[in-house]
Amino acid sequence: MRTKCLLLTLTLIALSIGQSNAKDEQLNIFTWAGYVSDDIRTGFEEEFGVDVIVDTYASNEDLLAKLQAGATGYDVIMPSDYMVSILIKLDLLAELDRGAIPNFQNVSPLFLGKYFDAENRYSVPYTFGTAGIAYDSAVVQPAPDSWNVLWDETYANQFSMLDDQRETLGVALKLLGYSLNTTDAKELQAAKEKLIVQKPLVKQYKSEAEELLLAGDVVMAHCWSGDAFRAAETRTTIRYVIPKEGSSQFIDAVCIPKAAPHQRLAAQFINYLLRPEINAKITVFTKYGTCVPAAKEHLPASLREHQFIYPPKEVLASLEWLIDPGDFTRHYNRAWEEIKAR
Ligand code: SPD
Repeated sequence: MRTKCLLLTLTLIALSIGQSNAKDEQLNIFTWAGYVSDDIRTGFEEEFGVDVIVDTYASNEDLLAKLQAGATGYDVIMPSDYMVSILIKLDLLAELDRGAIPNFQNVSPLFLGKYFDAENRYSVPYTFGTAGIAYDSAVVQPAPDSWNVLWDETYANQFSMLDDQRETLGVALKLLGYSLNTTDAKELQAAKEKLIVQKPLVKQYKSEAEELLLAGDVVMAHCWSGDAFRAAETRTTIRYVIPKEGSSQFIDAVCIPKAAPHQRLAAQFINYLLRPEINAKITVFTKYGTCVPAAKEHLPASLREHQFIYPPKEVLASLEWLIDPGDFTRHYNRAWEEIKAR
């Protein structure tokens, strides 16, 4: 009896030590605003007995700058496609331990093996979407179909542009009939000049456009599809259009920085995100597309094929992926600095 009691006491002590150790652990996520809901965060905290801290960035370049400046505290990051390839090139990502992420098998092959990480050694797709224009149809009339509306003086000081150099230079490049990924200095120069002409009309450069739309600060925003969709849910007169000149599409991925202090926990978190029912919650919250087909069974019918997430074929054909322009990046950096400095 005594031995039994002693064993029980020792087991309880061991369990409580195990628990307090686990609670000491903290998962630090660095991601886009509106990408990890409280629900997802607290669900993981409760199940794994850890704290989850979420910090946000406005663009891939902000994420890169933070990592290059030596930020070593982040365990999970969510760069977009072209930034994944840049981070791999700079040796800033950890190779994923697939054994620790068995739910990787839930990801649709449609989203795997892409140009930015051909074998998905470093990245797992999180969401996909597009960039376009979100507008209040009660005010912006007729319905816009061209990026040109963002140069229309009627809407001076009533619209915002993404605070994102590749996306915003991309708008001007598309309007001029060029590729989002140009490495022609003259084309980029023309796009820069176009944005300098536009600047006095822009109310704000802000990546969290949903906030501006809902506050009524703007009636139109250069915006990502999920954020437009979220805004439209609350303000039902909001519509989303991908202009006829074409636009960008993206996959945002989940990665673990090489310097992440809690690599094992980070892999557990990625595995958690890939559970179909959790992944469905991500779609319900973010309003971006899911890369996990089994998640669709947990989605309301209204979200399974919604046109904000799944544009028609002809629109899809007008979309480009952003890719790493290599050394030419410094021209994009300089052009953006010059626009912002005006
Ligand atoms: N609020 C979430 C925004 C996610 C945006 N993804 C960015 C893609 C950049 N090309």
